[in-house]
Amino acid sequence: MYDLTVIIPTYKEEANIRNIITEVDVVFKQNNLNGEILVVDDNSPDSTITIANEIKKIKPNVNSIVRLADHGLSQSVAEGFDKASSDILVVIDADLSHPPALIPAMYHEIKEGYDVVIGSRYMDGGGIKKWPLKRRIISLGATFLGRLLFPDVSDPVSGFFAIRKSVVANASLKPRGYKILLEVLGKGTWEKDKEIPFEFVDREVGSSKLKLKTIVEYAQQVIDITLFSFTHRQSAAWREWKRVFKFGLVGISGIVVNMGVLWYLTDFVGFYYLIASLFAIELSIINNFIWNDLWTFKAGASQKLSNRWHRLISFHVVSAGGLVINMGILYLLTSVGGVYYLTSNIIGILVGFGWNFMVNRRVTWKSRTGGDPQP
Ligand SMILES: Nc1nc2c(ncn2[C@@H]2O[C@H](COP(=O)(O)OP(=O)(O)OP(=O)(O)O)[C@@H](O)[C@H]2O)c(=O)[nH]1
Ligand SMILES: [Mg+2]
Repeated sequence: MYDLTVIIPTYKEEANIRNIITEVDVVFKQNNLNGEILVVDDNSPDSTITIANEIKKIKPNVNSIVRLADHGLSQSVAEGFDKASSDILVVIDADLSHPPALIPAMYHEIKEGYDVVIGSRYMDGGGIKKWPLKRRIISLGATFLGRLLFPDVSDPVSGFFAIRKSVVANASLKPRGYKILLEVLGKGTWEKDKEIPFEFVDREVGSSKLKLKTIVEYAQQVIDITLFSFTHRQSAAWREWKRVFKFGLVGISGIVVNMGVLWYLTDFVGFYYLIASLFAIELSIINNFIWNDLWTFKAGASQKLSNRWHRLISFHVVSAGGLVINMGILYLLTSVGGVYYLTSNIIGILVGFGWNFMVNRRVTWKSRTGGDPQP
């Protein structure tokens, strides 16, 4: 039994296959790891398989699978998950874009108890070298979509990651396209994740296979995972819906506080109603803050803004932005667009709510580790 299996999906990588296997094997030796290397090839028409077979003869820890049907990167990685003969799985590209030197760190984090360890291009210390603007924009778009589902993961579409086998053992993965990690995060069973920064280096040799079809498949995948998370309560994205729901309930409690204070100050204390409204708004913001801090996000030292006062200030600023958005939409739709004002207001409230949740989630209650803030 091996300590870990490094899965290398390949398609037409005759120029890289030897180097990547050698580099990974050197890293194993230098770190005293008893590792398996599993090449999963989609029946490349070049000499990738021949070279892999040559290496297999010399290195007993190298294995390979040649797939004849259901061509695809994600499908190949999923098959690698199945066929790997160890409990810790690492996925790495063959084209030397990912540094094998990080494999031991990933392995040790899993040993420490993390379920998923992601090599991230989009956190402090990470980066991308030599990518044309178009690639960067496409990648950022994909990353943004992925982060809607997994706000704590900076690089949910990375091709370089490690998982414990149990994460995918019973998962009904629907692998397709390029972003197998998103599928694993969406459908796998996991709680703790960790990211390690790395610098992605564009391939020197071999051809790129990114096509428009890849982008369409990705959008379908995001929708599929979203629907999946609505019906599978153990999924990570479900934890996010729970937060959205709690945040909404807190918002409703804020309306009650607002109305109550407005009524009390106007009718009983005798304040002019607009002055009373200022107090009502402020008190409802404080009400919402307290509930969100203690309940929705269970905030504490694990937050980037670890000081409660800082979170309170941040919440005020974001809420003010939400109010401006709400009123801006109300004005634009009604006075410019001619929409009935109550209809405009509902739309304004919904967009303002989306803003408040997303920005507070990512700023006010951003977690320090990049991991999930709640168990
Ligand atoms: N088995 C298999 N592997 C694939 C397939 N497509 C790509 N790969 C491999 O998956 C890894 C990532 O593919 P790349 O083509 O490098 O994708 P990329 O890094 O987004 O783009 P470029 O590096 O610019 O080509 C490489 O090791 C490829 O050989 C496929 O259809 N099947
Ligand atoms: Mg590549």
